[in-house]
Amino acid sequence: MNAHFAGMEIAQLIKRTTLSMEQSNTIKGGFIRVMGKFDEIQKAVFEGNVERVKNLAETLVAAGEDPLAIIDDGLIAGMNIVGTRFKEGEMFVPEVMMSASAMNAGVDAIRPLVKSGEIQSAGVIVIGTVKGDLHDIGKNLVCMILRSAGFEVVDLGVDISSEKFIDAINKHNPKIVGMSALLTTTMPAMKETIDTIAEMGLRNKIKIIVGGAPVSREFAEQIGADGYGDDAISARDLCINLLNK
Ligand code: B1M
Repeated sequence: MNAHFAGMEIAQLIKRTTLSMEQSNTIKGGFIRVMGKFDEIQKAVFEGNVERVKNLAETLVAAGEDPLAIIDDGLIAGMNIVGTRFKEGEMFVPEVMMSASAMNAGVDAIRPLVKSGEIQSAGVIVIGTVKGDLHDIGKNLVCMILRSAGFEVVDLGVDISSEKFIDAINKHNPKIVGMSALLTTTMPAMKETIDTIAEMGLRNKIKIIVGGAPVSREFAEQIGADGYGDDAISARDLCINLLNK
């Protein structure tokens, strides 16, 4: 499929992806804002071309583009196109994995360039993808943005049970615990974890935030979370606000 990528196709893909988002409201990330200067890097993510994504990310940074815009309008937008194709059965797991690797290579190239220290170290945040869920691209981005804002982030990884979250709370004494879920089937694990944290008598000493494509503000309220992050930047702002309360 990737070999057949045609130059004109990217515009069609973006158009289709945008329509899909409006219709289903399941894909997030603000890719409606995507402009022509990020077309090439989106295409390279879509094609799973690790080296090209890395080179383009470095070139865009050298040309003075905002690293966060490269992530949002280039890398995430490219991944959103992949998501639409995956959903429609036009891309398969190995191709999606290649795109994910390309996206991660782009993030790695940009990571050292994202300005840190916007605020003084505000404390520890423990974060993980919930039990049964192996998606980590969005969580990794959230970790990166939180670190760039001066937080000390303990990334537990994927498939994290409520017991592992409890162990991490006891070990790292975080101010905030963050959970990510990308599957509707793993969203209940967020509530389970919050309930277990409460049962262990730890709920009052931490704030809990949740996020991920199928998660919504309403769901966050229903399960008793303190906040919901629509994307990595809003997760950062949410954490800053929660700690200033
Ligand atoms: Co999966 N997958 N996947 N997948 N995958 C989705 C999620 C899916 C929507 C695709 C689809 O059908 N359209 C679908 C879920 C359907 C549903 O539940 N309703 C799906 C499925 C079904 C599956 C499998 C079951 C497929 C299968 O095996 N048959 C399987 C499940 C494996 C498991 O977890 N147990 C599976 C596997 C995989 C891969 C391994 C191939 C790969 C994951 C690789 C990896 O993560 N290392 C993968 C991928 C890449 C996707 C899509 C295509 C892209 C996800 C992504 O990385 N997006 C995805 C389709 C889609 O979402 N459009 C899909 C880019 C990323 C930057 O966005 O993660 O949303 P996102 O993160 C955002 C925000 O959500 C937010 O900030 C991030 C940055 O802006 N955010 C937070 C995220 N976490 C947050 C936490 C916060 C705050 C904000 O606070 C703590």
